[in-house]
Amino acid sequence: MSGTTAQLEHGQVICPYCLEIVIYDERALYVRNDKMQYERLDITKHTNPLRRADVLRGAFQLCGNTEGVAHHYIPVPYLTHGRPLTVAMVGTSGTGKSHLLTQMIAEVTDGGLEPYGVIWQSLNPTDHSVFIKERVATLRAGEQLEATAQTPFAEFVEALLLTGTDGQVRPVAFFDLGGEDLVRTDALLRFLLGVDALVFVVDPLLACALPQLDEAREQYGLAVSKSDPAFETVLDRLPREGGYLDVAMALVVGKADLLRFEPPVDRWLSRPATDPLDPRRLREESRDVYAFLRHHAGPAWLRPFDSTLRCTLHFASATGGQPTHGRFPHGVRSHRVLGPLLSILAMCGLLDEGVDHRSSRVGM
Ligand SMILES: Nc1nc2c(ncn2[C@@H]2O[C@H](COP(=O)(O)OP(=O)(O)OP(=O)(O)O)[C@@H](O)[C@H]2O)c(=O)[nH]1
Ligand SMILES: [Mg+2]
Ligand SMILES: [Zn+2]
Repeated sequence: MSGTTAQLEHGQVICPYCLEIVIYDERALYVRNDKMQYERLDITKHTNPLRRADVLRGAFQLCGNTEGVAHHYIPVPYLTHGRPLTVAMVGTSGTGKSHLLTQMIAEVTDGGLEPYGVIWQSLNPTDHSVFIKERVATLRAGEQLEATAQTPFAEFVEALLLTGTDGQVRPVAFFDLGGEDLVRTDALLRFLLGVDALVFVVDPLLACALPQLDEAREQYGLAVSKSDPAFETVLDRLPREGGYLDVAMALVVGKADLLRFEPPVDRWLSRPATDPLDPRRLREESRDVYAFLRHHAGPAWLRPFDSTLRCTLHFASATGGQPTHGRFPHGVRSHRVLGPLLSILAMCGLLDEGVDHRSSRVGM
């Protein structure tokens, strides 16, 4: 929990965009019309409770803070459920952030969290169906997703309401900026100071000097690099308390299909997708990823792990294979994409499986 979050009073929520405190206010509500423009909503007109609840589900509140920032609107359910959790994907352009996030959300909406006692609902039904149509359905049809465009204002791309076994609902919102935006040092990245969790995506093509990756590197015109500039910028931007960052982190070696014959990656990739969340196994996988990166990548790739007390490490593949001319002709098959999300949810108190978060840190 960040310092500001700890001081919040009942009903107060941090604006995910400008980080000012917001309180739900029925006098500042808007709805989006067919042209995606915001129009004033007079909720007092809706006296039928069922209809009123449905209208509010799709409504937004204008954030009162306009100082130096564009007008921005927060979905009402974000303000009227429990303490929100925000997650940001980090990695330079092309590391696979968007494919990984898409497959994580797809697994959740396929019911992947149900074995853990968590059920989901969309935060905003319209935005959710756009995400499913433009991202999940596209990828499942074998189309590669496009690179994320640069933006003048960082908004989350998808958000869910997750209900845990204790019946508590919490909004969980995901930011997925393009790699070029993530190296900016201006106000665009200020939202990062308020995020609860970060998913660092390591591209083995950039990190690992393994000769079997040379062909793919050549195909993309890539070279092995000492570090990821987006990791560096983001880690540098966040405030540290006592030398450590106060955020939960997952460090994911993505595109693990490219390493599928490489021990110990082969062992992890062949495990069942729905492992019970076991702290011992999280620790084992973290230790294996740590050792793998220590051996095959420069030390800076492990900087996220060294920066926080709450970090687990994972192998994952979002697509199961390489694209050919922008397509996956044999379809996409993800492997272990839910693991990093489960770990973050556990670290942030959304799963009550009793994981001792300090023990999920690798004891090196
Ligand atoms: N082999 C393999 N390729 C992948 C995987 N995930 C993504 N890719 C490929 O990696 C490239 C970049 O993926 P994106 O998800 O768009 O990367 P990004 O990090 O979102 O990039 P920006 O939006 O530009 O920051 C695409 O060519 C994908 O097909 C994977 O699991 N395995
Ligand atoms: Mg992207
Ligand atoms: Zn705001």
